[in-house]
Amino acid sequence: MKKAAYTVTAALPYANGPLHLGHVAGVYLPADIFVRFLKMNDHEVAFICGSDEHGAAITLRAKKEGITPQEIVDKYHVLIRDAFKDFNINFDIFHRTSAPIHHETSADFFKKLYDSGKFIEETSEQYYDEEFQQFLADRYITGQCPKCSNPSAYGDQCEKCGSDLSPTDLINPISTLSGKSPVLRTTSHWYLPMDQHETWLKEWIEKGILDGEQQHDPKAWRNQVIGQCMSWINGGLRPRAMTRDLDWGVKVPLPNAEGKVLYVWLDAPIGYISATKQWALDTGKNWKDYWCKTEAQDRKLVHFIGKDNIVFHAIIFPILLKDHGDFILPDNVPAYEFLNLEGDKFSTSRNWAVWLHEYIAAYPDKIDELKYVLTAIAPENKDSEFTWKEFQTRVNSELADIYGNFVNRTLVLTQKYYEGVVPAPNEYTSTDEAVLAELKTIPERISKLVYAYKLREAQAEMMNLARLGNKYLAEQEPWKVVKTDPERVKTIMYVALQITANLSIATLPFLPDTALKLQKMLNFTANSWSDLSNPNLMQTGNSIGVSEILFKKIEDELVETEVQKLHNTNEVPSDFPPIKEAISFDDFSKLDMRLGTILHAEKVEKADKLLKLTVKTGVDERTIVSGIAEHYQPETIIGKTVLVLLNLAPRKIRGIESQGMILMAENETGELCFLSPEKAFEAGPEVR
Ligand code: B3M
Ligand code: ZN
Repeated sequence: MKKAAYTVTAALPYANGPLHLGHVAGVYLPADIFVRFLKMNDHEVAFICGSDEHGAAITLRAKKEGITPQEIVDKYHVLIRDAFKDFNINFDIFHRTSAPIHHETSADFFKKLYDSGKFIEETSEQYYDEEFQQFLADRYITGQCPKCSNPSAYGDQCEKCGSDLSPTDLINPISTLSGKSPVLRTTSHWYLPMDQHETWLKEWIEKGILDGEQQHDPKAWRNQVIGQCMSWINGGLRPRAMTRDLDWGVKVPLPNAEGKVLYVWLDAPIGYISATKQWALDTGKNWKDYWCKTEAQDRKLVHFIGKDNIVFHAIIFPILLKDHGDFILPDNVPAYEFLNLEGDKFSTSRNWAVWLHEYIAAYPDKIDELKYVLTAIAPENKDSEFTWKEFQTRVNSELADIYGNFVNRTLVLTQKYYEGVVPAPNEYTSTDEAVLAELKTIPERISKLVYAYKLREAQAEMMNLARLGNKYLAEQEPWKVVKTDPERVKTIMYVALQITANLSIATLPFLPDTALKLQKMLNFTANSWSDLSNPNLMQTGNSIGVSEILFKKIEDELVETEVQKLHNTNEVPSDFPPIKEAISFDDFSKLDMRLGTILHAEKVEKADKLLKLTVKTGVDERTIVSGIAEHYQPETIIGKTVLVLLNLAPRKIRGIESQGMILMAENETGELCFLSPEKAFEAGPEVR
């Protein structure tokens, strides 16, 4: 019987920073394991991912680093793409939403819904930052969550309680651009009337029924996904703006929509479709076979995501897909809880993270070790924790001492007793029969668990295969029996070799590098799950290859180094620019910095950002032009003692000769502050 076809997507990572282990454990690694297993079981699968390159998170980072959003996404798209490749996460395509095909696909998608009257156009009061002259939505605005009082909820979502929010829901909202309280201004947007979809959504989520048909099995969905969706639906869905007043994103394809783009959570999931289109173009396939009801009616669409993305993948995107009318809806949305790190949450701003690309650079020969541990602790149904100590313990006492030890003993003894040739077995004992009978049950147990998205338990079953072999050899003690009954040892080693060959196949979805290494050592190739039903995978008379240690033990020093690295406070939080290259003391001593007092200040004609200052320096009075007009009114800074760089070469700014520079500090939201003395120092003292 033809196996079900799948389209499997993994949440598109924002291209505004590197991936950390939490992302890997809670989306990408499980998705990769699931797809590898499906492909081994003759399912036709498309595995789709790519960079999510729009949204406030990216434009905010661009502002902080003083570069364009395109430069930000170009940098991180490559970093993330290469990290996935080096970590052997095997997407069929890793695309990107800044690509023209995506803009075209999502604009067409929006236009179809607009033309069929699925949106409501509404003019309303929205928060606006007067300093940055920008409307505020999503991550541009933060404030107290009205539901859980989280003080730093965003304009579209509270990451703490998961609530979907609008900026006007926030208590004491603050612009993340200027750090100031925003004002309300009128603007118009196109809203998705989610409230009108509650009835069918409720039936689809709770019973798996769509348009009167059983579309999926709700019992196969994770409880926390159904629970979160039902609490939203029962709490009353609200119309949600599907456009934004931004200049970075997919332009709204309507004549009266200048300066407006699609809401990032409208365009990003459509990124799965545009990525599939690109992949189909690259590989001569028909993209509709993977997404459209007419061609993909029986295909299973599965979205691997983190729990903070549930509302977008199990409520908003399904509404959009159904409104569009051409598309299938997800068969399952396996959402993961959060992975924590060494007793704290992963945090980009505090640099409390293990970055995937850094791990790969430091430990290129330990890819499968990390895969194994992340799957073993994956936050499938509740938050879980990564510690370097547990990483060491699991690698050493599970991979090395059980899996590696069993394989090594089997291969070394086969080399030693039979010069690497698979021996002919004699009659099986009841123990041999029992072990081989147990061996036959494991593949089915793994299959059931993988199809149920229980990959932690599935990997544990794979490890039970290694435990079975390890225990068998330890109990049969061929190294002792060989002295008295060499014929018996031939049977023991033959059985051990069959277990090892089975183990190499069952390992393929979880630890692909290890599995291929092991099959090379066995001089044996098999990559279909059905091969596991063959009782004699290793044929008598065949020669095995050279054995090597599969898993080197993790030393205490590695754990200490990595934990120290995390606690090393001089790691600059990544919200600030990286440290510039080192200079010599001589370079530093060339700077002549002193305290100066501002005697006079005035705006510079036709220059919004500039003030012309008269500064008393202790050695003279001089004119300095400073770019602080947007941050300070002239009259408020007269008399202030500030830090001045005196020996900066004079330069003409808007026709005024500026002799020096006032030194200021700028925080991550672009706010400035003077560096004034903590006691009443007058103008003149040198700073060094
Ligand atoms: N870029 C990832 C996140 O929310 C978000 C996923 C998009 S999937 C279409 O962290
Ligand atoms: Zn909240």
